[in-house]
Amino acid sequence: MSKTTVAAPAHEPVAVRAGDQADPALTQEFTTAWKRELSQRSDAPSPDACLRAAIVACRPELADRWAATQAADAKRARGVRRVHYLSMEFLMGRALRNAVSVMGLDDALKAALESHAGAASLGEVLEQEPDAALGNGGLGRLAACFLDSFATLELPSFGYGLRYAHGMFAQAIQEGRQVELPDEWLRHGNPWEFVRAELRYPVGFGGVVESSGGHRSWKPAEEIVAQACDFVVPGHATGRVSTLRQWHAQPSRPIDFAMFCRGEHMAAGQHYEAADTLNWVLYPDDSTAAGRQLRLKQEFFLCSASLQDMIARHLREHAEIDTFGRHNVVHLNDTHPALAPAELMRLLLDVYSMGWEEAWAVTTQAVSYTNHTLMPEALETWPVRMFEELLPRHLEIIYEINRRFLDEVGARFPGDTGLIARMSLIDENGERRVRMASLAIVASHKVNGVSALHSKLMVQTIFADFAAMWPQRFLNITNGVTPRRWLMQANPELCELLDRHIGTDWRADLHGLKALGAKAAGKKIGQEFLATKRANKERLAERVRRDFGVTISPDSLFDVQIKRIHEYKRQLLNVLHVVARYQAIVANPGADWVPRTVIFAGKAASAYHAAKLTIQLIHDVARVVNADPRVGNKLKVVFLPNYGVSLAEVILPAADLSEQISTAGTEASGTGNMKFAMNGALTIGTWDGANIEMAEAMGVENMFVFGLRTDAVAKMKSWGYDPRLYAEENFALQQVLDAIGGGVFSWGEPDRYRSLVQPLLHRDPYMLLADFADYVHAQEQVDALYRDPAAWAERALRNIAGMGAFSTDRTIAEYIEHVWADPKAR
Ligand code: 26V
Repeated sequence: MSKTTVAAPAHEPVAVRAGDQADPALTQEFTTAWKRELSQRSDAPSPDACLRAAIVACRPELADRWAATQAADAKRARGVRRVHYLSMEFLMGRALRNAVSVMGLDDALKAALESHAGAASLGEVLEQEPDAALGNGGLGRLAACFLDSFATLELPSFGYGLRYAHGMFAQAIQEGRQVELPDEWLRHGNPWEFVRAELRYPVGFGGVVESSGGHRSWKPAEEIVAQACDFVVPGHATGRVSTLRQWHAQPSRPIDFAMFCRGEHMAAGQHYEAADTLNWVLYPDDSTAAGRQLRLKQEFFLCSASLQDMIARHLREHAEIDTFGRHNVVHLNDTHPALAPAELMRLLLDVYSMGWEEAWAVTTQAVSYTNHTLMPEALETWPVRMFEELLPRHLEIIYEINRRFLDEVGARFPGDTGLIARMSLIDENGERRVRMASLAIVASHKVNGVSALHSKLMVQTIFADFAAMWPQRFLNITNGVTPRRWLMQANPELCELLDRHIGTDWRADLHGLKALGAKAAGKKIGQEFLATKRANKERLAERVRRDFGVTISPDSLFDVQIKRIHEYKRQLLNVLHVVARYQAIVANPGADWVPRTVIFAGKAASAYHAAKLTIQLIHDVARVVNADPRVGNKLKVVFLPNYGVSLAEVILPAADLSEQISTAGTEASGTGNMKFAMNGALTIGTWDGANIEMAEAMGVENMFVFGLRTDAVAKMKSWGYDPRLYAEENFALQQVLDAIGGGVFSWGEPDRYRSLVQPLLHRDPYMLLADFADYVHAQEQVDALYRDPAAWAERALRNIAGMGAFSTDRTIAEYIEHVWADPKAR
């Protein structure tokens, strides 16, 4: 993989150590630091102490690499265009294993641990680290994978996010129901972070806009300071790093001492609380844009602090503001940071006294936007009233952007008042609201979707008017995942197998996996693959036994659906199949059943009733099925609580079957689908999101594809879809619905699942009933293939061989070429 910078600057080589292999000097430094950390102890150090020691021992090297990276970029600043990836979410997971592997310190760490009699094992130490779960799901994890590729591709870049005190809530299960507990990942501090004491920016809220001599200026009523905390992400096979700069909100002034002395303790520190609430918590609902004021404040805080930081760096390197757009990319990860263009305009107009046209040219030169969902309920809009209160100057600017934009629309499509109303940045239906996606599109020179299908639907549906106006602005860039974390670190046994059979080139460029295609039919490699899968299944079974007290058998087919719980992802369709299978086994226990373990994991937004009820249903079905002596080992159902990055790292290598069963047209891309296939699981999936491109890359005959496609979904909906017809003509389906709806799994409360089942018969917006029969049929094909281990192994290897394009290295290379290159230099 070639190393890339955006604007092809005169490329100064970055004089830092190459990574990923043991460096004797570094090993020595590490060992010394480790000893210093643990020197005061005579007894065996606890796993926690070992973890801290390991992190502290890694820090100096990370700090050196960070400084070398910044120095190299500053030196070539005249030519460089830096990417700034703004995201409210970075779902990082753990960091130690990645750092140790990048720096080639695995052996040194093992040796250091072994030098303490009775110290914890490497595995135990790694498991001590809390996940940095500062994201909801796919969008946040994608941002984390991007940082890994930024560093590895040597892209001059910063990720910008917020330092939430509480990330994604911890999920506990009580009597089959989800209970949300606060995530306390910072309980013992964060030994990874580098606080940049010198980087502090004031961020305003509220107040008034003043005018003098035609110059507008905002006088905020409240000011909160943004303090930079850096999280350093080292790249692979390079000494470079990327930086995740997280903003921590702090009060802008000390407590009111006089007030405090008068005994008014709470009032004296009120502004501390105002700052701290911004840091509190990641919004955990990724299904509805609830429009809470605190969320809007968080979003603005991210945008304002990040832009001030970028401008300060730009002026340090270039001395003039006019070239900001040439040297800076401001990328919006969904609309959550869509206030950035408004804030950039404010800074350019009011602080740097630029004229409107020039400021707008600079802004659109810098800004680009990725859309991650077509779901109308997740598209952000904010009440104008909230803007008036919190961001009065930004509202003025948005109105002016809108006025000029609608003039352009009117000139291009004269007389179309309906069009003007649809395209306006302000939604005038009911309470007036600012449409954040429209703002993001108008302010961007490029807008992309995240899979071929999603990008196509994006321009045909939600953004059709904008695409008609600016067809060149829209493009597709299909998602990826970092193969470092999701293959090399999660599944070292499989990687060794790959090395043995196709050499190691695939490690630097994942396209190299293609070489596996020619070998996939081999008997020996097939057996080795199955042995590796078996070992990973045993490891998962052991973990499930240890952590959740549940026994699962590695002899069964591991059928896995792990992701946020959402109606459109159709965990309920999976449950319908499980119940159908259960009933079929009970009816015919002597048949030649392929033993299956159906594994679920995922969190539901706390106010999302249907999703929470689905979790409860999975538990109820599991309880009944797992206890039924007629079923025995033929079918087991388990729900693994508190799904997150670290749990996924253990589940994925052990999966045989990956469930990617969203209604066609609803899953923008999916990235779990890619992680599964890379780890040699076969996919049962709909023609949706990136499943399609995966099927095309590996050969569609190597995926279990089922269900209606988007055109059929649309047609059936327009003709009037009647789900009851499907139940009437399918006896098995009827029995499943009767059992769930009639209380077979909820004794004592027969109506418990009525609200899940009834809507299926009436509206069924995600068309579970229409897809049920084909899904069951595809599951039968899964069984048939699994009975032939050699054939199964060959298919799995063909899946892996097809995954070369699904690395974020490829994704980022495409962003660099098609989105982040300077639009004025094209
Ligand atoms: C929506 C909202 C609504 C406002 C409140 C906070 C919040 C937070 C998250 C979201 C969800 C954004 C959409 C999303 O996560 N999309 C997922 O993005 C993945 C990466 O592109 C993609 O693979 C998934 O298919 C897509 O669902």
